Amino acid sequence: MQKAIVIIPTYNEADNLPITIKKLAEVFEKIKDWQMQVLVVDDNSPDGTAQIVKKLQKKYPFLKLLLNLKKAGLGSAYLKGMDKAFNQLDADLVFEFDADLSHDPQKIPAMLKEIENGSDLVLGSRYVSGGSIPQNWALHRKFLSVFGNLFIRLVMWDFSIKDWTTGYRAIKKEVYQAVANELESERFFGYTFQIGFLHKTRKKKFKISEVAFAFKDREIGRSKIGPEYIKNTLLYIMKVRVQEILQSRLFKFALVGVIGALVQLSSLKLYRFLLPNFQYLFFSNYLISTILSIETAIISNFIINNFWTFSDRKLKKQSMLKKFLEFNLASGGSLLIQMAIAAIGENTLGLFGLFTLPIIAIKVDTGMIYAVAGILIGMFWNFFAYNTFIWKKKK
Ligand SMILES: Nc1nc2c(ncn2[C@@H]2O[C@H](COP(=O)(O)OP(=O)(O)O)[C@@H](O)[C@H]2O)c(=O)[nH]1
Ligand SMILES: [Mg+2]
Repeated sequence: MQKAIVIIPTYNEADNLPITIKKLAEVFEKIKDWQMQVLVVDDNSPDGTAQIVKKLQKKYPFLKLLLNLKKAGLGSAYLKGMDKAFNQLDADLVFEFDADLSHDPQKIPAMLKEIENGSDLVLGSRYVSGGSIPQNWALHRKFLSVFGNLFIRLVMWDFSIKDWTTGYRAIKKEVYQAVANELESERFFGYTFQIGFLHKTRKKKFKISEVAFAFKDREIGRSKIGPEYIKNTLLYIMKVRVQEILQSRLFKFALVGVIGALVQLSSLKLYRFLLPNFQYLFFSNYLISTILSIETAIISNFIINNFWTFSDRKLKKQSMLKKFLEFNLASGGSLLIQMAIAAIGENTLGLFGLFTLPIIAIKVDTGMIYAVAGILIGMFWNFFAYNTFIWKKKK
């Protein structure tokens, strides 16, 4: 039989714990397919929570205690608890669960079902249909919770998860093993632990699902989540996303494009200076310099893309020349796209002035709009061509 351990981090929860453990025991009675245990991770609470646990252990054999000598925060308590649950107590699954009865223990069987049906991590969720936050919460708390979650979804650009900050979760051993190392190297407070854990789980492509529950306000004791949690959460998600964007292929590609434009402009200047002035038919110093500078930019883009943007798909020496010719074709394609859009724009909508930008006094006309559209669509084509023809995904 598989074993699931409900981890309860506690700090001053002496009055809540007896009720919470009793309610959990009632739910465990009904669970036949899993061996259920509880692991309380107490940070040496001054109110004697640990003594209460020791007393309760006489009545409830499924109850375990992990005592930390000093208060080190929720994330640290969970990491220590999970380490013990998976590595010493032989758990296959853990639950994250609050001591204050905010998390409805009656939902545990439904969350186990989700695991049995193939999920790797199950969220007890307040923001899927059927879930809720307390009616009696003050307006600012409701606002913070609802918009906080919306904001996280937006920044993470991930709308499949509805409750990023929930502290009610079921987590399989495989997930813990895949993300715990990375988490231990970061300092986590409250919600950042939860968001960070979930974010890493998602990046590793584990299956995540949500089970609705009604979050109940704690009746005894005080919440330990203060304003510093909000600040840390904001800093954390911003940091994670900025790093992700900077490391993303699309960002590198765009930056290489900007570098290419600079290379083209500066090498144009250089070639015009180096070449003698001449005019033969329509060949001139300017035309030849322009062609050379375009090719210079193409070469530098090809090299930087190969060693940076697509460094994970670096080309082999023997295919380099063929790929370089294809790269030239792709670049020619985006040039054609730009010219086509300019021609179509001029012949359909036409060329006319739109407005003048204040301060810098640049007149914007439709010609500039066609150029910008051409460059963007041309870039889109380039990115597509690089990905599918030149730096193909390795199988
Ligand atoms: N071990 C440990 N538990 C903590 C710490 N901070 C909070 N907790 C526990 O984590 C759970 C959730 O905390 P709570 O204050 O209710 O947060 P809220 O529900 O978001 O307001 C409760 O069981 C707390 O006792 C901590 O620093 N160490
Ligand atoms: Mg609480």
